[in-house]
Amino acid sequence: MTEKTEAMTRERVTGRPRLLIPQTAGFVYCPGCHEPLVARAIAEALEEMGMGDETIGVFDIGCNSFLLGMLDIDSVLTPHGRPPDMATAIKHVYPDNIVFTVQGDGGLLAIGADPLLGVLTRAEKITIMMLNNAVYGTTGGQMAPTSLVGQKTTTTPEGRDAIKSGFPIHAAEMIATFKGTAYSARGAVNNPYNYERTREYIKVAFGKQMSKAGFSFIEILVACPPNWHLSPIDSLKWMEEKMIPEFPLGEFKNVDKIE
Ligand SMILES: Cc1ncc(C[n+]2csc(CCOP(=O)(O)OP(=O)(O)O)c2C)c(N)n1
Ligand code: SF4
Ligand SMILES: [Mg+2]
Repeated sequence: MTEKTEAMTRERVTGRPRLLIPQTAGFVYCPGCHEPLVARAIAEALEEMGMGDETIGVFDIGCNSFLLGMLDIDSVLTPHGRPPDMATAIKHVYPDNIVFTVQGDGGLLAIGADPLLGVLTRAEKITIMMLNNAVYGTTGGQMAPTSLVGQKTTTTPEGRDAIKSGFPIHAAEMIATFKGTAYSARGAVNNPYNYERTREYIKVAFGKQMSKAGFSFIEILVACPPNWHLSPIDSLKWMEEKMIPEFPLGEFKNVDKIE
């Protein structure tokens, strides 16, 4: 590695993106939580695209709402489940801006399922990012629409029973089936390779808005150690052994034009 490449790599790994606000008043996330990494990936993506000043973030109630305070962009917080509606309104007023939502799996697929369906049906040219931690993290680890069969949550203490409570929703695959979807992908931030790939997915999704191609979606798998009842290190193992096999990573749709 040349001296210049080494310096660039060091800056990339240890430096702070300009759009990521330092958390000087204290860090709210639990040890081992992956959600702050998503804030960093968004900040880096926007910085690389030079679009920080042209982007509006819409955040939901849930642990993801703290991302709002980590990103130096225009943003708004909505009632639980309603970011797709708010993002639609903002996008119609500012069609040339990038408008994205960040929502939990509960916020998007349970209480927010109706607004999501509206956005998909109308093929709104916004980006939705769903943080899939397989639980309702904020409220103490209840079963979410993405909880794995057999997963112990506070509302399924014996493990999720498919006969009683069904199967996890695979959002990225489902959303790819909608005609108005231009992009749908699932990433993770559990290791540097997946992190980099997820940041690229974010850039591609935002690019679909800039070219006005159609709706774009990214599901991001994130660890929630306290509600998985695991240490941060064991959560990484569970991510590899349980989450990723159930929710495979990759792009499920990527088109430049809706025909
Ligand atoms: C209308 C309404 N219903 C319920 C709640 C309680 N509530 C707050 S966050 C949350 C679940 C969040 O889970 P998820 O969306 O998966 O986000 P996470 O905390 O896991 O990131 C619930 C049910 C609320 N704030 N508002
Ligand atoms: S409860 Fe889970 S999702 Fe929320 S901050 Fe803690 S680890 Fe992250
Ligand atoms: Mg959740």
